[in-house]
Amino acid sequence: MGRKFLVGGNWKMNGSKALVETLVGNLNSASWNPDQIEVVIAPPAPYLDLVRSKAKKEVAVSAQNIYFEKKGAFTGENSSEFLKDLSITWTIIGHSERREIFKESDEVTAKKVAFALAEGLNVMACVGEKLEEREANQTTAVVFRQLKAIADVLKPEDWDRVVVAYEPVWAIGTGKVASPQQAQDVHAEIRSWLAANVSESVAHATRILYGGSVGAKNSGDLQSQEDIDGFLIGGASLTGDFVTIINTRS
Ligand code: G2H
Repeated sequence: MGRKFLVGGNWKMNGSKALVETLVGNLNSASWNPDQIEVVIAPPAPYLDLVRSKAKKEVAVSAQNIYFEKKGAFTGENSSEFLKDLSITWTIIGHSERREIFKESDEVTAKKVAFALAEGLNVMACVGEKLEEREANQTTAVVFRQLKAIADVLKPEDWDRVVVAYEPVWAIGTGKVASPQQAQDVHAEIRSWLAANVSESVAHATRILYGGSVGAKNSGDLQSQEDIDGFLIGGASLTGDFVTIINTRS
């Protein structure tokens, strides 16, 4: 079976009750074939419950991050227990903003991925190189290092609930989208790495999303690439472009 295309929306630290009404309203009025497209939106934690209660069932809801303990004295953190209580089935982990701004290491990221999976959640695990790393021809070295940290803590069956999001840091929120070929090249490298270091079947089945300034204007060319199995969309997920991108794929 082919890999089901996944369109994810990462709202980051943006939103309001009014914006939830608008964005969820847009999605509830849209239609797509759920056998072919999976839609997952990640609002800020305080709006997870509201979004889950308003969105139709074809829309899965994701946290943007979780901690690797269930509860306790961890002020400000999100627990898998909260997510399960609210019927939230996904979490993003290891977004470059977590890695860069909040100094989350490969090891912390991997620990969170393993914990989220053990808690029954699905995970969008993010990897991606910075501009200076790309310019120093370090793209695959960086991405493979990030992937290895995650792969080292997973069991083969865990990969059924992991989606890899390749997000080159230089393309995030900058308007500098990777060209379809640049993205395809790294996606193909990631798939080869999975084949060599995890298994052929995991490499074949794992969805690899592209993220970084995806919008309605560039999603068509990107999605036609063989190893691009979906998108993780930031800025454009806060606009009508999000439904346009889903429709472009439908
Ligand atoms: C990459 C992406 C969403 P944007 O961070 O994860 O954001 O589409 O705004 O570049």
